[in-house]
Amino acid sequence: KAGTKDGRITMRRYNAATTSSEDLKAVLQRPSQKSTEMIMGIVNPIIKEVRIGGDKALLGYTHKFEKATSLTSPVLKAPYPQSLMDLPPETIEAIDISFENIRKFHAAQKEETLQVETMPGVVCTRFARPIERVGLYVPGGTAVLPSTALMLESIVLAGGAQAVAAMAYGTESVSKVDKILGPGNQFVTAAKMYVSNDTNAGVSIDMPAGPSEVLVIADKEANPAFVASDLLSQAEHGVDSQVILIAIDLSEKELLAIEDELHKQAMALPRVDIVRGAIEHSVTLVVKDIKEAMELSNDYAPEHLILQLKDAPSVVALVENAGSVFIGQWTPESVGDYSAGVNHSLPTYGYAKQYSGVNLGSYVKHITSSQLTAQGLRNVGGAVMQLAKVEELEAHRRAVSLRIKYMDDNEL
Ligand code: HSO
Ligand code: ZN
Repeated sequence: KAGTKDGRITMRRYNAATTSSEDLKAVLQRPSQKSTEMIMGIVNPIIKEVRIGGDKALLGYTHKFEKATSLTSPVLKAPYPQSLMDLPPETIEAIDISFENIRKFHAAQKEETLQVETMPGVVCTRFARPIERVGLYVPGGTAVLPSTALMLESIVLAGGAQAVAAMAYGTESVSKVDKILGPGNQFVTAAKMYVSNDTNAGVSIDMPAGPSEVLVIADKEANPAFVASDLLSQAEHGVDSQVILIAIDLSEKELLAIEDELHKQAMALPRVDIVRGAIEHSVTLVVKDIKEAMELSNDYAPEHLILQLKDAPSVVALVENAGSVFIGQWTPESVGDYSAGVNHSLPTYGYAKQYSGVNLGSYVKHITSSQLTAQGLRNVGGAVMQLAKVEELEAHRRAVSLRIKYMDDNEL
């Protein structure tokens, strides 16, 4: 049952037909994370210190944790030093292609004002306005990306809980933001949760986050090498990543073909040791049909769902919970990670049940409006006055009744 028995990199395998539903649930548990109290115990003092000490505290932690002791200011402003802008032309081209696809897809998400006349003379609208100041957390970066520079007015050279605190409260040189977006490790997530709960900060966050994961659903038509490569591209992210394969009605021979590919491809990867860690808490589930596969997938609510199925597009209708769906054999997760145009900041750890990935809507808030004519107020006024009466809020009732009396007196 071990994940990497005898040095062979292989996922534990279960057959849904012979496994109880409780056991199936247990098998699909995410790897447990460090206790919230422990993480908060480390994160709280850092946030407090940055909140009070500003730049000096932020730099202190950057020197300590990032070992960037030569850094004298936490903020990098344009024009950027040429040394940071010198990139190989093929990298510039890759960034430009990805940037343009991401821009195109997100620009198309812009909504028109929604307007509905709910009753004659009662017009309600909903329109979006940008959140003024947004802080984007870019994890793990020692490199400064030109694409990131394009999206931000200034770059904060900091990471971890201290960077989150600096953006939430502002420091002498880091401006305070209204919302913080972007993935990070457990400390970053804890700091984001902390500041979003602090009414003194007045800041919201995109979503809670946990380790990254992928769920691949494959049938007999799927190419074993493709399936294995998708599982591995998620497994190489971190030892806490989880990869799940749901195999629909595959024979022992077909399962072995995938397992052989997984082992062979994994052994050739530079990050094989990380892969080994991730595979240890990853599983293959064999099910009888697509219905059973989708029930398990929707219950697991994967960050990434890959459909390597004969008729993959038709299965999308059955997806209830997932961060992003990759449809068919020519759509590996890596295209979405980098260049297709979809966003790769997605809900993990089962949060796809209630959260969306980052999208244009993450950067706006919605405002509603209503505008009534005199006749409109006559039409809806009775309902308003009756409910105000039920709630015994007399001022509310009179705000309508005195207007209607005014209309009557003035023959409006
Ligand atoms: N798969 C990651 C995103 C990423 N992959 C960035 C490569 N670079 C999100 O789950
Ligand atoms: Zn990735």
